[in-house]
Amino acid sequence: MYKLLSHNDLDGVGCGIVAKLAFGEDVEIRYNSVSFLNQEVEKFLDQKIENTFLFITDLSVNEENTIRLDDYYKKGGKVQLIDHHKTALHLNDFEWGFVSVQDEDGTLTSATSLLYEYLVKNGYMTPSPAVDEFVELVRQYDTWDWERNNNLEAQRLNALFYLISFDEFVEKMVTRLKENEHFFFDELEVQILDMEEKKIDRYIRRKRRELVQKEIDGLYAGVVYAEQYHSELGNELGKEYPHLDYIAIVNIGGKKLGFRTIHDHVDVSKVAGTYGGGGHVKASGCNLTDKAYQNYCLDTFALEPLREDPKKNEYNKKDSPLGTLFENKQDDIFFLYQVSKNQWAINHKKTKLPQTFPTFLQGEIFLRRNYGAWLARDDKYIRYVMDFVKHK
Ligand SMILES: [Mn+2]
Repeated sequence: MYKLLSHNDLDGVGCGIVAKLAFGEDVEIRYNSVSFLNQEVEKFLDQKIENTFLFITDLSVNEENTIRLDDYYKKGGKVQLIDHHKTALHLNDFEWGFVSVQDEDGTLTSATSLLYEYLVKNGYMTPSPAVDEFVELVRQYDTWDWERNNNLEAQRLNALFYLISFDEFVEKMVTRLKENEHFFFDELEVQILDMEEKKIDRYIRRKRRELVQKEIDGLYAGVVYAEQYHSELGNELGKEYPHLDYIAIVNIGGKKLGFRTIHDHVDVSKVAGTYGGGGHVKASGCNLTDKAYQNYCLDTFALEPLREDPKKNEYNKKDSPLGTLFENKQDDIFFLYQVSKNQWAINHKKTKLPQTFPTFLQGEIFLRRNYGAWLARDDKYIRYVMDFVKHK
């Protein structure tokens, strides 16, 4: 018999699907949240079941279980942990641990891709184009490579995963991958996914109007309350507001906090680590501890949401050659314009600020962070620019 303890997200359940393809009825699978895995491992070890090969995928164990598993392994127990989170790299010190964040050629890994490779290499299953394609979609989704490659199929696979139950998803996929040469979505799924996409768009539009910003531990966070679509939300809001280092998504009912960033200079696994959580460089999470609740909920509750930039501007746009006009709640206006090749300056009302910036973006970040500024509407901009040119 085989037992698989895996994560309860697409990548974790992807592991369940390849395990089913390899072991069929001989594998018992449990999908866990990060915090429940250790209880499951304890339960397994306490039960002292014989002749069961334990796989742990997409999750890592705590120190106590690491010691117990190592002991179990040394006494002849079969166990294999496979993960791709860099917070689990220390488990490579054990013979039963295999943690790899990227391939030799630099491709980011996912638990599903690692388990699939493992099962094929060890003769538990034969590869097929359909499974290759499915595993690659899961990998791209989990590592955000889908964003870089604009692979919407990967995003749709994740959406489908959340639309139906785990069991239904696993069953559908296992049958589909077994019986077909290539992976595909069926007609009904395509319809449901199209509807779902429209729903997500509306949800994000609403959430955009609820975002507040706050400096926490030296980084600028955009804080929003949401119970679903965390990845899409983190991504859209991050792109919309590049002056924010990361987006923090509070799930108050679940007492959880998720972090997402689009920036390479920010590591949100570190941010989550401050509150006892973990995850990836670009996506992480933690429990809503007292400290996290203080920083992200209490301290931001009275803040007013960020104002959105006008969507219909034709002239007052970012990086416009004539300069860009910002305004804020205090009715201050700021004009950000290029003075020489690598220099942008800001006029506040009629006075030039002492700071200059090497790029437009740097100037924009300065204004949005320090003054809570947003893009002024075209009419205001046109009046300002005419006046500016006249008095130059
Ligand atoms: Mn994963």
